[in-house]
Amino acid sequence: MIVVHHLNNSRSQRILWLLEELGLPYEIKQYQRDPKTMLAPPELRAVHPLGKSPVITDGAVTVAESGAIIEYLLETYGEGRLVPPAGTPDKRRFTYILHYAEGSAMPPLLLKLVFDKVETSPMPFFAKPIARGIAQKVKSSFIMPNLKANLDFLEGELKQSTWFAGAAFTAADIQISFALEAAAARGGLDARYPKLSDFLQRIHARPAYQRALERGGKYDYA
Ligand SMILES: N[C@@H](CCC(=O)N[C@@H](CS)C(=O)NCC(=O)O)C(=O)O
Repeated sequence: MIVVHHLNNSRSQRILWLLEELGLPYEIKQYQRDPKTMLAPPELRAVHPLGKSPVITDGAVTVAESGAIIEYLLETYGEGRLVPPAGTPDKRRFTYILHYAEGSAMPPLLLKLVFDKVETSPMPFFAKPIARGIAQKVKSSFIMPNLKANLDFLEGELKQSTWFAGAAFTAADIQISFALEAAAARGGLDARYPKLSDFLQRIHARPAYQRALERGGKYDYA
C-alpha cells in the first residue's frame, strides 16, 4: 500500500491529487506543522532524514522530493497516463516543468516568504528600520523582478498550449500547481495573468483535485 506522509498546508497535496487522478489506493499519515515555527514535526525525520513533506513509502521503497515521487508513481503505476509520449517535444516540456517547478519557480517565492517575515517579525525598535530597509531592498531589486519574470514566462507557456506540456493534462500541471497557488496567494499572480488565473480555475474544478482536498484536508498557501 502506498502511504503518503502528509504535512498540513504543504506540497504533499500535489501527491494526493496525482494519486486521485490515477485512481490508485493509498493511505495518508497526517503530520502537523508546529504552529509557531511552521516546521514539520520531528517524527517525519524517521521516514526520511530531511523530515520534509512530501515523502511516500510503498512497501520497502521510500521516495522523497515531489518531482521524484511523481516520476516513481507514473513509472510504477501510471501505465502511460499523465505523461506525454517519450521522445516528443511535449515530453521535453514535461520534464522541464517537473524540474523547473522546484528548481527555479519556488526559490523566489520562498525568499519572498522569508523577507516578508523579516519585515513583520518582532524586534527591538532601533533594529526595525534597518531590517525593513534591507528586506525591502532585496525584494524590490531581486525577488520581485524574478517573480515577475517567472510569471511572465509561465503565462507565455499557456499561450502556446492549453496545459503546460501540450494539449493534454499531465502530471507537469500538478507539479507546477503549487508554485502558482503560492504566487496567487502571495507572489503577484493576479488578473494581469489571465492564462494562469484560468489554469488555477480549471485545476480547482477537476474532481480528482477536489477529492484530494477532501482526503488531505483543506489547505492554505498564504
Ligand atoms: N523540493 C521539495 C521541498 C520539500 C519541502 O520543503 N516541503 C515543505 C512543505 S511544503 C516542508 O516539509 N516544510 C517543513 C519543514 O521544512 O520543516 C519537494 O518538492 O518535495
